[in-house]
Amino acid sequence: MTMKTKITKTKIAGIEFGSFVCNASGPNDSTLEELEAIVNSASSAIIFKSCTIEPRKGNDEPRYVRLPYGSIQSMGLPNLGYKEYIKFASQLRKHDKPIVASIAGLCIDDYVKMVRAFQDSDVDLIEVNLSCPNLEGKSQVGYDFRQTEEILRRIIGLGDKLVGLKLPPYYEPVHNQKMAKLVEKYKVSFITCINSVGNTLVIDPELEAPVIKPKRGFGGLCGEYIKPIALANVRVFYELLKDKVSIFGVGGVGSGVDAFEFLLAGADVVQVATTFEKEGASCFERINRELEGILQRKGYNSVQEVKGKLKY
Ligand code: RRO
Repeated sequence: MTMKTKITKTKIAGIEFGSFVCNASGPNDSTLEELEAIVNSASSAIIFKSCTIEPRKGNDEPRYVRLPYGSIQSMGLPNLGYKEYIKFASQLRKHDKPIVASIAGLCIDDYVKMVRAFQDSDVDLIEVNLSCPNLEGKSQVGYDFRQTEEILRRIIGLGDKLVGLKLPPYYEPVHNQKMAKLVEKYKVSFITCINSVGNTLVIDPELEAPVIKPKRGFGGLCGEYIKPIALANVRVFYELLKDKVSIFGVGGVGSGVDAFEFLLAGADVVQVATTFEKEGASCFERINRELEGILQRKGYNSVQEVKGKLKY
């Protein structure tokens, strides 16, 4: 058993993760009770729901709908406000798992204020969400390279804790290249690829209406549908940044095979959102166990041996 956990042991920005699989900022990670369920699961980290300065109820319901191969959602950043997550970090510190805050500003000053506050907290890593697609009237920051640079200029170097970026999917390599240049210039420590595929529309033909209510039905697509997009983004960033920057892969991880594919593409850890929402916290143990089985069958002794080693 100890041998088994060792084989998928990994690191993000020098911080040790006991396995290759953890939760993603997203479902079931807003309240202390939900976070405690993650603590008690096999998730190798405790990642918080993206927070804002003030608490938010989020968008109107229905705002999360399961689909045959994933989900569409427009949650609208429901969260308890950043001060609660700073308290949760101190309460959860005693558990031996990395804690990752996720912050989502509504303006640049919000990002600065929250990064500053989490620099002075018990979290291990700060994931800066540049890619929420579900705020009415606001575009995803990660598609605006100038605004992204302004944010980076103001949030990097505010403390010793390492900062990463949660990125939207890119579809043109030139956009990955632009982002990779900023990541290098500002010494970003990790990236998380990808957030949901924003502004998609799912229609119920019986009702002749969108399946979710906010933003006239346009929301973030998640799960299996987006895995090839996520893999491509992990791969392109891995090739651009190699071992200078750690990569969380996220988007459609529901099995050990999926996790193995992300590992081949260059991920250091995979995050699980849609499958966690559907299956509950037991998914982390199952997916990591399936990954261990694949690695053992193929004769690998560590994830490091496989990372990025996609064959051509
Ligand atoms: O809360 C949301 O609607 C949400 C966020 Br913050 C995000 O980053 N990505 C997403 O798909 N939904």
